[in-house]
Amino acid sequence: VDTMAAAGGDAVSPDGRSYLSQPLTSEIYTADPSGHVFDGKLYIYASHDIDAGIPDDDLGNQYAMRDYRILRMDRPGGPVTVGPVALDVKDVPWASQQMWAPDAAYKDGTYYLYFPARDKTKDKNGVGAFRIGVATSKSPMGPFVPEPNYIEGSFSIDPSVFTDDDGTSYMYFGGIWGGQLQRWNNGVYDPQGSDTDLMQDDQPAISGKVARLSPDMKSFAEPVRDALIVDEAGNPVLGGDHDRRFFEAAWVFKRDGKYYFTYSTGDTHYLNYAIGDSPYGPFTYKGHILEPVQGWTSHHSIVEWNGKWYLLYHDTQLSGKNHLRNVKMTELTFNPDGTIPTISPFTN
Ligand code: FUB
Repeated sequence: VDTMAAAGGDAVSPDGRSYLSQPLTSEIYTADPSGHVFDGKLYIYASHDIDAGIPDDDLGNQYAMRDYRILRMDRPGGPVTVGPVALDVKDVPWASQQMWAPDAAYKDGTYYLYFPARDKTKDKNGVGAFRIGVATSKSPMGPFVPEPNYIEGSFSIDPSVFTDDDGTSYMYFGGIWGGQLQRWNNGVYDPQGSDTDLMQDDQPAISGKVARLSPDMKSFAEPVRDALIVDEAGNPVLGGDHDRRFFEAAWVFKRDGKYYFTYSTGDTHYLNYAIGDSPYGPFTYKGHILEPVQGWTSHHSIVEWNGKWYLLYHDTQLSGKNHLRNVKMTELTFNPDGTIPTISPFTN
């Protein structure tokens, strides 16, 4: 059975377009897929969407996920195994709710699961500040045992870990609006701060963040830095430039010696990329990777597997609801100059 073509859902979107690819699983709702090849198999560390009956709002309260389950695919296009619960919020001492987009890494016989969640403080909306935690396992499918506290100095959402050729790992993270990045200034959190962005459209946009990880993979080795996105003239992309500015879902990969910083534009629903010569950037904006999918959020990863590159992404084909998403996969190609042809999630 070709799972990528057979998992179900309507073949045509509500507005009559045919989907480029089909959900990888219809067993559970999944989103925010972070793909990693371990021992030749593809493991997908995804959010596990549930319906908690909470109406949509700009804080993302409707994304009330409580645990993680890991997907595994043994060959491209093959069947997808959905693992058991790998980590539950009730077992994370510092976390209260919202187990959002995770990622994973491997080092020296241990697998590391990185995940954001709201802590147990209360802001003006009565919810906690997002922090980033880490949990470990000897198996890529888990179960994972969380550290008792979040990573010191971490904040906001959407951690992703990139390991460079020399073995050094970097965490990229952050998200504005419900991800609260706009409330952090020099490491200080304002629980009364804006629910959206800085509201300074003519100023440089808020940057995604990057920090080198310590050799133990459980702490930051240095102060958090900005992963700056600039235009072709070297000027920072501005806050009002919603088609290009960073919103959330940072994912970095390296190809031909170049660092690709990829991300979601949130309210304009693009996946974008920018290229730099260092894992810290600056990254020069290049274009869209994926046009808007069905559903509000767009979140992805890009992984090389058996000599081909794949885009893992999500949409709402199975449910038609923003908070009940399904992960998908499609091949991604490169032009000879390293740029990426834009993908449409529909074929018509
Ligand atoms: O899944 C919850 C949030 O939605 C993620 O953290 C964001 O990237 C967006 O996909």
